[in-house]
Amino acid sequence: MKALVTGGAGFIGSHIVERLLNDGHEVVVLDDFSTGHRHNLPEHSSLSIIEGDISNYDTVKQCMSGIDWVFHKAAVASVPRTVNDPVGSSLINYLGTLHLLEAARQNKVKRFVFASSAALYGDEPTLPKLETMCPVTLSPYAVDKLASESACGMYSRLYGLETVCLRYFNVYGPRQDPSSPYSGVISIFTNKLSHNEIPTIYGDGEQTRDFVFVSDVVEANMKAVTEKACSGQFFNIACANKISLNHLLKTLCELYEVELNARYEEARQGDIKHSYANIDKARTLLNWSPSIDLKEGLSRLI
Ligand code: NAD
Ligand code: UD2
Repeated sequence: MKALVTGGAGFIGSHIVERLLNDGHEVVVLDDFSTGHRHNLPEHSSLSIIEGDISNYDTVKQCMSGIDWVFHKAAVASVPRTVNDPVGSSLINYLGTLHLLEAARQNKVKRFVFASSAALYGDEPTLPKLETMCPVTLSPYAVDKLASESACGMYSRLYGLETVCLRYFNVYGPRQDPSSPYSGVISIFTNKLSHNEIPTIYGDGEQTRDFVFVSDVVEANMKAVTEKACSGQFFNIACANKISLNHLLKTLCELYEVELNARYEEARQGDIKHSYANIDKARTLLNWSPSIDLKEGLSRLI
């Protein structure tokens, strides 16, 4: 197959590219390198890299020629950045998706997989999170993900384009960039510990997250293009585990063989207390389940 991976130079996208190349597919990456890096991508005869912006429709159309599968990962992935620039980020996070959907429809793409987010559930207190729950959008990021999911559903129903939306919870693994204070907490903690620095926990550390290793996320993407029954659907992608930040840091300290206490600071404004997924729908319709638990994933990362 010939696959287009938008955001292919980023954390999750680059792992999807690697898997597609290993499986013998031809890959086109469209990325503007705003947060992604060329060094995340291998030199490979079946890989072409196009530097461009998904908010430019002409660029998107050029990349879509002959494409069978689209993995749409490009986005302003930082929630605070979308809060600071709701209009600019929606040109990428929503309009960019629409450009890709329309170009995919025109080019008779076989499957379109969209990277959605647990951010859709907002601070809705019910646990675990189920796909049938009403979204509570607390940020421009969540609004754009919801609007993009809605557009994917519409393209399936109205035009017959086969779309699948994957609602990632907290993804971690190699190549996650720790450089911003809003980077994924595991990338920040491992970076600190490997430099003998004290990590900061915001709040009492008893908040929980449902961490999922990036190779399991890649596998979910592969299922999304190959499983018949999942077209037009959206799925939680997580481990169905509640891991507190205190537990996370304790596990990391054991793996690094260090003893330290975190610095505790005030909880972040708008921080969600608990995030935890029901993944029965993905198990049933996507035929996917996670295979790497936290300890195994952290060991691989380290
Ligand atoms: P990332 O920042 O590493 O990757 C995003 C990629 O998109 C980068 O390579 C960036 O350069 C590219 N990009 C950004 N704007 C672009 C534009 N206008 N045109 C072309 N390319 C552009 O982030 P990630 O963690 O790999 O996230 C990938 C996707 O998964 C995103 O859509 C994100 O919203 C979603 N997601 C991630 C998580 C997580 O835990 N990492 C959780 C939920 C959803
Ligand atoms: C994640 C996603 C976000 C969105 C959201 C959905 C990332 C980077 N962000 O936000 O895009 O999809 O889920 O709900 O994947 N923390 C510390 N110390 C640190 C850094 C973080 O204590 O140095 C805490 C933070 O306050 C939070 C938890 O760790 O309680 C997880 O933070 P995060 O930024 O990794 O991810 P989250 O869940 O806020």
